[in-house]
Amino acid sequence: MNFDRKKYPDTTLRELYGAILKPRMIEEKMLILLRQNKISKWFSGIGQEAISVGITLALDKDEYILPMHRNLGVFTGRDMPFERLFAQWQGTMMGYTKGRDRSFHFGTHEHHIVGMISHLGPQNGVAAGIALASKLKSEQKVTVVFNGDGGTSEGDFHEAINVAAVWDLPIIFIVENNGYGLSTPSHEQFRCKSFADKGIGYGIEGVSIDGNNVLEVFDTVTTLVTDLRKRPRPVLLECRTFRMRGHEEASGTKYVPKETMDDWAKKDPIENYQRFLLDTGVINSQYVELLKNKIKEEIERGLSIAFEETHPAPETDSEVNDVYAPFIQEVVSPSTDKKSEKRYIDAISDGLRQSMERFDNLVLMGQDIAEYGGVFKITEGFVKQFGKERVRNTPICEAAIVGAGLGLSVKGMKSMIEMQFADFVTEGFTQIVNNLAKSHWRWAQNSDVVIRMPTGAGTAAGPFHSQSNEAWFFHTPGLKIVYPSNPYDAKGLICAAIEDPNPVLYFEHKLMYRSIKEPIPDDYYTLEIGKAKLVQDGSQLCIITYGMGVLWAKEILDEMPGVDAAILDLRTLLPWDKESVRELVKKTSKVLVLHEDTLTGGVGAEISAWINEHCFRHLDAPIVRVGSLDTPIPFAPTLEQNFLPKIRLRASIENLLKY
Ligand SMILES: Cc1ncc(C[n+]2csc(CCOP(=O)(O)OP(=O)(O)O)c2C)c(N)n1
Repeated sequence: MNFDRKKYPDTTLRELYGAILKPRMIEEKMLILLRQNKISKWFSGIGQEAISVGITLALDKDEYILPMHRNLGVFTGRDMPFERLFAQWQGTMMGYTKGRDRSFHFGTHEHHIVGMISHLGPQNGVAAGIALASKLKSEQKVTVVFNGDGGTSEGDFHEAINVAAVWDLPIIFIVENNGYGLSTPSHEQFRCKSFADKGIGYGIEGVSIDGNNVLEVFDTVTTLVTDLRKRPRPVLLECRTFRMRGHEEASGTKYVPKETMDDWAKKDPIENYQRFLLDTGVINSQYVELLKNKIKEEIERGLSIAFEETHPAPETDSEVNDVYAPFIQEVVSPSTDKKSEKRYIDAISDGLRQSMERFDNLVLMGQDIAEYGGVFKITEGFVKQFGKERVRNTPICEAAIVGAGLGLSVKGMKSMIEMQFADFVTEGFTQIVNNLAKSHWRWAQNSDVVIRMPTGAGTAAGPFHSQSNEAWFFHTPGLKIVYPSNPYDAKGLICAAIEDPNPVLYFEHKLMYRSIKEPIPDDYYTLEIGKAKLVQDGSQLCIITYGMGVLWAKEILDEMPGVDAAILDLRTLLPWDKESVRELVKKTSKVLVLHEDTLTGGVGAEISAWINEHCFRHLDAPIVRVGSLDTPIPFAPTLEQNFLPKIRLRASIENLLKY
């Protein structure tokens, strides 16, 4: 192994040596503890330490790093107290996740680290958001995100690099190429010879280096970051290396040929570097011994503190309360009585524009939302007023953009992401349900992101431009879901959603965009998230509904003048207004739950179950659910109308009344 010290002073070379010893010595200790059954699992980075260490030491301490499961050197390189790190692995309160997540799955602002979730890939989109925030704030900081070679096949990786390339984001995308993804060798994972070659495809620079040579890693990254801080752009950096142990300890390395193992053993990053330092007189054997003893003591001390603590005593309230970032909404009333007639679409646009005026840390992102104004024209004219930095056309990559929303939150910014159609949210599903929804509960990082979801059928747009998919998210703790059914609510709820520091899915029905209008306040105002509205009072039965269901219920009941029925518009689906439901059930004793979404497993199923459990004694009849047919949404208008529940609503009301 060839070490070129260039102009680096002895102090730097020694600092790198001390830093590379730490992860190795911690790991060696962990492997002993694992055999003694004192820890539960271990993902080894032995053989790969030069990468984490060289990179971390080349960065400023306040530059964000997004490491993976083999990057212990990032954590020790940022001087994280050992006892907290060990406590994190043990799942105790002294760790970083209150015992809620394991191993390296945590972030800390103190150390400017955003740890991975188990899913390979999403960290890249988050890195894009952090780098975007740094760039918008002119911080001249670089963000570094790690990937394994296997993980680069994930779409998230491609999407994030593409976004970073188009937006010139200062990110180094690291690929630790260690020859295997779990047990599967590289030739069964990808065809490229070198990851540096992939840079060409993205229109960015690609560099490939010896990842076992800590000096080469440190020097390459030092040079790169110096340049990227001045001239922001992404770089793809491949670090060639080898994982000397199994994917995790239980899985072993039987699939690796012995010669390969022997070859790489000769390239051990620590032994070789130590030999170089000894040979050149930068350190001597006494220095080595003293340093190792010091680190050993530090490890033992950390362990003795961490191991004193046992697993947390469960407190259900605190588990549940941490799902959302704390926020006490102060409902804002309009400051004047001035009103103008607005269509549903104008109301959303109005709320968005006033939110942009109110929050200068709010960024809008979406496909075609800039000069073009979005496919529904909701952001028309916004670029002129707010500029392209805050009203951003995105490449067609929902996952990276939703991830970027979380990255912006990490840097204290707000974002609104427009899905071109709610249907396409599937592409960003992992980011929403696994990253945005869980990050506050896991490590107290809120996701200050609103995702707008143009939804619903009735436009003869077929199975992929018409879906009501709120139930996919309704089941996910950590998300909020709002769904206005009129222009007044549309404006008040979009403003409220943007104020709320939690991730909010804002469903807007496409059919309502230009078909309904009413006078609404000109001023900025918000409505309470989580509060239903009694649209019409009645005593014979109640219809609990939301979105298009509200309009259908009104229309059908208008055609049934003899029926005295109440309509409750939920407006927020998560968390939904149980008290208003309870009151209305008490009063009417007969309940029909209506929604446009398909019936099975819909929001109505949960509401019915809850009423059954909590209000049974007030019921005079079984709860009736009315939803769309359990099929995909058909294109032909005749079939579509047959699919939707409206045609079955009148008969359902009549049957319920007869019961
Ligand atoms: C999206 C996703 N699919 C599958 C897995 C399961 N898994 C965990 S690690 C791993 C192999 C990763 O290989 P690589 O990215 O090369 O990293 P290495 O383990 O070699 O460091 C797999 C398949 C996962 N965590 N996430």
